[in-house]
Amino acid sequence: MTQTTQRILVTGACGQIGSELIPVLRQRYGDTNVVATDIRPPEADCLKDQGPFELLNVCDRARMDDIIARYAIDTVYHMAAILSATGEENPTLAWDVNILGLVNVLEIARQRKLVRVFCPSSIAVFGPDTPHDCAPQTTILTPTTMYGVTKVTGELLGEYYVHRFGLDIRGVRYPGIISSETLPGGGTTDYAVDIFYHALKYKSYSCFVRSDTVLPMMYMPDCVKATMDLMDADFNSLRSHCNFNLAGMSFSVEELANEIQKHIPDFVCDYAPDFRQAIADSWPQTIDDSPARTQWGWRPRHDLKSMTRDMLEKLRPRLT
Ligand code: AKB
Repeated sequence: MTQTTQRILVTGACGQIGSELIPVLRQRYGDTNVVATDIRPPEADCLKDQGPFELLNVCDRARMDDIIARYAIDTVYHMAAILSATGEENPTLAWDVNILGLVNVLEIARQRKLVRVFCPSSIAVFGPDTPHDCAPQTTILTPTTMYGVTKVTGELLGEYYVHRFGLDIRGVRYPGIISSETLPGGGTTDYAVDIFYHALKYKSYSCFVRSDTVLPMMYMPDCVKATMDLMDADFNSLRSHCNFNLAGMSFSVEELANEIQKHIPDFVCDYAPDFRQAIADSWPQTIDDSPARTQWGWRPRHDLKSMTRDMLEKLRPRLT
């Protein structure tokens, strides 16, 4: 059922999170009220068939402004970003897309008095100086990747626009997101998705981080729910805005492989760590998300067991 009308623009609509967030937003707010945008045309027809789609490079402020004006947008979900591994291969691209793109969104939000903006951050804001277990929300942020540098900057910029201009900007630090619909691209946590595809197709996977690597992860239904819940929260109940820690589950690759083996007994996983190991080692293993729990009622629904079962159920008919 359609709720109070919002006119929404989503950047990075064809990406891992955007492609699953848009159907939920369209279901809630109406197909024509959600404008999907991306730098490339969508592969899934539903993204353009069920509602408006516009090509948009987020570095192009004039085009972004034109789309926002043309569709009378009042709310933006700014999902376009270059992730950690691609960011290390091309740091200036990561800076341009992640920072210029964000500044464009924030400036248009200020000039056009948009109602609300969602600007996601990531566990990549953390670095080797952050406590490795139960990393607090407010802690030392010394990331070693350009992606992390842009995400720390983005959190500070968002908070600046809240306090300096009175805008409503919100964001969470996404952990690694596991999903069955669209492959992630260019992240360090991508192994937690790749492993399912390889297990089903080839019964083997060569993982690019060590077996004992533990990182915070989240299943896509929880990720979409967290995004919607934070955007629904009463602004006055938020003491933080752009930097909410968000925990789902944490597991080692070996634990994930063992869980998959319960469903595919002849699956084997071996390990060939590459440059992404150092990135993974710089991030905490578990995080404390108590501010999200107390300020807007965040609770994850999925754990390793339920996520693995659901992923295999969804992917099996497509891959075998
Ligand atoms: C990445 O691995 O770069 C992303 C992230 C943790 O933000 N999935």
